[in-house]
Amino acid sequence: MKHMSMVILSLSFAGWYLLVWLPTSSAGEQLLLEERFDSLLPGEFGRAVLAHRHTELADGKGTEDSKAVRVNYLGFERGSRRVVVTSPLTAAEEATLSFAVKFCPEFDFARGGKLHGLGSARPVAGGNPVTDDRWSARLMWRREGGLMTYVYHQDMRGRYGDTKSAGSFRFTPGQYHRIDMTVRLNTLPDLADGEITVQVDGKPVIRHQALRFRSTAASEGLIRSIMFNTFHGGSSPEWAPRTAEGDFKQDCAYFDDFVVRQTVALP
Ligand SMILES: [Ca+2]
Repeated sequence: MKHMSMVILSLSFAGWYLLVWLPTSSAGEQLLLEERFDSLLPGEFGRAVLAHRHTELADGKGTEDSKAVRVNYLGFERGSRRVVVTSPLTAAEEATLSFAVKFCPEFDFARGGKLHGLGSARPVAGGNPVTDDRWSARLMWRREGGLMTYVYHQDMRGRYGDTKSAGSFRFTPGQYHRIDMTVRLNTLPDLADGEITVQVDGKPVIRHQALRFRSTAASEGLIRSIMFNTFHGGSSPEWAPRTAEGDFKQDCAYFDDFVVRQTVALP
């Protein structure tokens, strides 16, 4: 009834009410991105992901037998071939990235590999230097299907990002898991009060606190990118997926239901 009255209100006043209300899914939440790969015309993010040489649209392989994107992981001497697509988002200080992932049966997790995340306007990764507006918050699968955060932030200890593990959680190949990762930026440039929380299948598995993602109030340091990043590695042969005989092999996974919600409005 409440929803109905909102629509009637929108229709009886000027058009800008529609613009205000339609993207709002509930109080304080705004949809920044949605890509389920089922539409004939994917959005900018979906098009960029599907244009990658190691991805393809997969009929009937998504959640509830819908369409999904399939990633092919080609083993080589540095892990598996990189599938890295970064796409812009409307700026946010707090946002939740949700997606569904199904690793193919017999998936070789090897030592680990990257999973998607959020970043600043120009997210930093791959051991490159963090600057005041550059950071990234991704996930990684680990040996035997474990999960951890992989975060580039202002106070990280080494050249590579800091991590926090999801304890005893393990991905089950052949089964869809839903991941929700919320990034809340530090509120002031010199305050380490940023946070990442991760839920899998609705259960909290990681809380990563006291993070200083950015050391500037500049807009470039806000949550501005979705990072579709997935590959085995690391960058040495031990990270590569292999057959039982020890040869490099091709693995696969399906991804579906990408949603990014801004969970707290910018002031
Ligand atoms: Ca789908």
